[in-house]
Amino acid sequence: MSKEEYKAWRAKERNRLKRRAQKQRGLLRLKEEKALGPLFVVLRPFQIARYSSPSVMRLGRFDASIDLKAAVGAFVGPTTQQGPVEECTLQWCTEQGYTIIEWDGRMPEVVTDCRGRILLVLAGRPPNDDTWDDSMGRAAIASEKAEGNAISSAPPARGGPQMTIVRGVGIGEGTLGRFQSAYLTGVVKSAVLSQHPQMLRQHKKNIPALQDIIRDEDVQRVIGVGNSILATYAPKIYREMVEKLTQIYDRDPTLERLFPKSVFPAQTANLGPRTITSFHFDSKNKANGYIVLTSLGGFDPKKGGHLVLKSLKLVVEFPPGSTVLFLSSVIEHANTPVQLHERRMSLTQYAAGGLFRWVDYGFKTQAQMEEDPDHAVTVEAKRKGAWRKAIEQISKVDELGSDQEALIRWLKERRASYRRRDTMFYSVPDTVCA
Ligand SMILES: O=C(O)CCC(=O)C(=O)O
Ligand SMILES: [Fe+2]
Repeated sequence: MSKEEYKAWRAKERNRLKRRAQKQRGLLRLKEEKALGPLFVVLRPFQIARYSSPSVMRLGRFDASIDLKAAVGAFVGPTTQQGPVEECTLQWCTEQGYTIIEWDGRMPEVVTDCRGRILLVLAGRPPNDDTWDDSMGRAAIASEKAEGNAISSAPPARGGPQMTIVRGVGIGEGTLGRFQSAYLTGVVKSAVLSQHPQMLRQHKKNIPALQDIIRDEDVQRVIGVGNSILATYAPKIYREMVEKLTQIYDRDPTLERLFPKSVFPAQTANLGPRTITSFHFDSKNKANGYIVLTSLGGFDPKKGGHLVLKSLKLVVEFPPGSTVLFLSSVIEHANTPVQLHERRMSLTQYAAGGLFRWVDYGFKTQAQMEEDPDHAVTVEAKRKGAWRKAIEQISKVDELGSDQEALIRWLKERRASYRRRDTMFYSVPDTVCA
């Protein structure tokens, strides 16, 4: 072997070993994720720290336990009649005396009620990350492509003419398709409502578009960042979601987690091309649960695409590629329109409140629970003060640090116990092999 040949062989060999090591690391990670069980998202403390240190705006006269309302039982948001679908404009908001928050989409800001409870987080984007803008540009292109291939699955009243695809796990009305949800009523509707958690129904024409979106690496990044943001600003809710949703996934292996990087069981892609919503509550969502919302596209955030929070009388400039978190089930919200030549899309993550009711009612729906008179009494007792209790799960800014530490401690313990389980399962074959 000549010197050159030897050098070439060495280089090739080095690359081969590098690739093998990478593959092994990847396999180890996969094995670890499998062993840790469903809903274990590996969340490191640094991810939490990266999104912290926000500036705080306290709404001195607003008390979430009084001024926000949930439905009885406090699992879901208020039941409201959808009013006429009207566009919410910036001019209208100014006339109503709303406060405009001129947000750059980067610096984290938190809006709290008078007791410091976190109602809205302008979380921003991963700091010091030069790749983020490109990544969001690509996510927008992927969404535009999906829009061309999808047919909408959103109820028509929610917003304007736009493509929306929903995916994930839900229960009850949330699992119905657009047609069933909008046109079925009364007994017929209750007969087709799902009695247990199910994958959200999908029009078969949406499936290819959906798969493109799920597989898109940049979309997956948005989803992972959204998960970290939830853990950072709502550690107590995060823990409740892991605990209760794990029970749901454990009971039914047919339920898929479409985005393993996130604890949120469902996502919606509002594919635009000019996504706006008129005033609405996401009232099927968990009443004290947050929505994580990332805006995408190309538009001037000073002129349109604002997030308007009617219940708080706030208008937020919401630049593309940035992420916010808020209590969308109990805070009425809308968007202002973007200009005609612009594009706006948004990706959201959330959890249906009915899933938590199902777990709390011992894996029964409300109707099944009410059939049993003994249980009905217990339920009635639980309902008293339910919203106040639910609100205690919302972190206060002053307690955020200790809530985060408690979550990290709990996740580490959980991880350790899963590891032990893993050792128990795998030690015997290992010994036999040796
Ligand atoms: O696109 C947005 O900013 C809002 C979306 C929204 O409210 C929803 O999907 O429920
Ligand atoms: Fe919404």
